[in-house]
Amino acid sequence: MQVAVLSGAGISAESGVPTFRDAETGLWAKVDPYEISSSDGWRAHPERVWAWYLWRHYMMGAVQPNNGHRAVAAWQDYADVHVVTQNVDNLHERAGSKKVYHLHGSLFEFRCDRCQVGYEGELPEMPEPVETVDPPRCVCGGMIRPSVVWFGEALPEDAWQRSVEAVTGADLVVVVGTSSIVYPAAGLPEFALANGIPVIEVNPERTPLSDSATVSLREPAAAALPTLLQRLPALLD
Ligand code: BV8
Ligand code: ZN
Repeated sequence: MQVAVLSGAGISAESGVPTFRDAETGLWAKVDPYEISSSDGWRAHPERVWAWYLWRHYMMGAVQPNNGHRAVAAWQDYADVHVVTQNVDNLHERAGSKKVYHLHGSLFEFRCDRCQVGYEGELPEMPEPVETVDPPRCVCGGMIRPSVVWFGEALPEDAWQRSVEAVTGADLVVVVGTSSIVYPAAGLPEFALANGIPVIEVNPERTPLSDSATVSLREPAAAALPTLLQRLPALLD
């Protein structure tokens, strides 16, 4: 059986990672996530964008995968599981998932915004969030940026292709922890449904996908995912 899992920030919420659209606490409460994770935002004030990503990168060292990530990794013993994630964290990999495609890039890769060369340099520690940090400079004079996909930027070709194949060949698509409003990622479950592939949504809140999903479970990921495969016959009969 081939399973495609489409995950969003909600699967990392129970690890203590704020979701993208949660009212951010503290310093970032007044920041518009659309503005700070867009190429316009980077051009306008790179030092604020860099500080935000540096803080998120630093915070990832202090959190652990939760039972939701671990359940998805455990499914690999029963099925060919492909994880298509919008998350830029590495919690799926740390839980043991082998096939993980990052549609929106990663907090753990950096590159020059001019010559695109990868940046392997040291990152400053950041125990407390601060409003601005000047991004490091490349030898070519360009600024170092996180290798994440900002609004208005194209998704990585390879991750997109693998994700489309994972969904096209899936016997089941599980959509967990995403508000299903960011495209083209949000188009993948719609594509599955149009091709008669069952889609199960796991989200404590309703989303634009909830009415069209085959099943929509109003449950948090860490509670629903560990028993989801056993529940399939009853859910899909
Ligand atoms: C593109 C960066 C074209 C990394 C992100 C109009 C104007 C301008 C643009 C557009 C437009 N209409 C459409 C677009 C395109 C745009 C888009 O879709 N905009 C939306 C907002 C309408 N898309 C793009 O720009 C994409 N690029 O189209 O390029 C192109 C083509 C060729 C050449 C050039 C250009 C790029 C999209 C990627 C943007 N980057 N992030 C980062 O910093 O993270 S997107 C951002 O939102 C995050 O990556 C995040 O992953 C993503 C989706 O959010 P979610 O993961 O769903 O998180 P969210 O907080 O929203 O929801 C959490 C959910 O979890 C909630 O539903 C909650 O109920 C649930 N939850 C909470 N707790 C739990 C839980 N679920 C389960 N268990 C729990 N415990
Ligand atoms: Zn450069």
